[in-house]
Amino acid sequence: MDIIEYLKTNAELIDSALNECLPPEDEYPDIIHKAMRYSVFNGGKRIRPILSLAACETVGGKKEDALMAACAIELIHAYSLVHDDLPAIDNDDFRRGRPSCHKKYGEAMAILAGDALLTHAFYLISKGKNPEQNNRILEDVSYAISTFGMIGGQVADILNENKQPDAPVLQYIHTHKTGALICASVKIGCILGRGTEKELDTLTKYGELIGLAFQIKDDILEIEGEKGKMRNSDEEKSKLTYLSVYGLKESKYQASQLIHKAIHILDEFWGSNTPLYQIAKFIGNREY
Ligand code: GRG
Repeated sequence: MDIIEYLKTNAELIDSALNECLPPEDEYPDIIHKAMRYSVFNGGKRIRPILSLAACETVGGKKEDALMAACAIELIHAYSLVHDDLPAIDNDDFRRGRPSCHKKYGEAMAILAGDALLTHAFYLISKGKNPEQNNRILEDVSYAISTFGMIGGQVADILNENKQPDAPVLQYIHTHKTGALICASVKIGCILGRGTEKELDTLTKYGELIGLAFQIKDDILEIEGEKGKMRNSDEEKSKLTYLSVYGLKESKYQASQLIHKAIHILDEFWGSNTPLYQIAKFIGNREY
C-alpha cells in the first residue's frame, strides 16, 4: 500500500465532505463563515479524520459511515488551533505559512470562529444515523477534549511555561493536549464500523501510543523540521517539550518505540493488513 497516496485520496474525501457540511461563506453573517472556512481549509494533513476512516474500515465498516464524525473531529482540531494561536495563548501570527485566523479576521472573530467550529462539530455528530452510536461518540469525543483531556493538557502546558523540565508533567501535557483527540479519532471509527469491544480495546491502546508519538514527533519537528526554522527560538525555550526533558536522541528513540508497540498491537487482529499499520509508520517518519 502506498501510504502517501492513501493519505492524499482520503484527505480529498474529507475535504469534499467538509466543504459540504460547513455553512456557505456567503451566508449571513458571512464574516464568521469565512473565518471558519479559512481555518479549516489551510493545508492540514487531515490525519485525525483519516484515522477515523481507517479504524472504521479496519473493523469491517464502510468509511462512509464514519465520514461525518470524522469531519467533526477535524473541526474540533481546527478550533483548537485557532484558539491556540490567539494572543492570550500561543500568540502565533502564522499557521501553516498563512496569517493565523485572528491576524486575518481579528481577535473577536477568531474566538467566535473557534467556538463555532466546536459547536458545529457536535451538531454533525448529533446527525449520525444511529442514536446509540451517536451517544457513545458524543461521550468519547466530549471527554477527550474536556478538562480531563485536551483542555486539561493545554492548561498544564500554560502553567508549566518557563518551569524546570519535569517528566510526569510532560507526559500529562502530551497525552492530554494531543494524544486524547488522536485516540478518540481512532475509537470513534471503530465504534462506527461496529467493532467488537475487544477490537475497541485494542484500537484504544493503538490510539494512545500513536497519539503520544505524534506529539513527540511534533516536538522534534519544531527543532529539526521546516516549522522549526520559522520559529522564534526564545519562544521554544520557554516550553516544556520532549526535547527539553529527554534531549533529541532519546526523544527519537522513545517515539520509535511507541510506534513499534502500536504496530505490534495491531498484530493481534490484523497484522500489517490495515492502513492503521502504515499510518503509524507515517507518524513515526513524518517530516511535516
Ligand atoms: C479552549 C481556549 C481554548 C483553547 C484550546 C486545547 C487547545 C486550545 C489547544 C491544543 C491544540 C494544540 C495546539 C495541540 C498541539 C497538537 C498538534 C501537534 C497540532 C498540529 O497538528 P497537525 O500536525 O496539524 O495534525 P495540521 O496542520 O496537519 O492540521
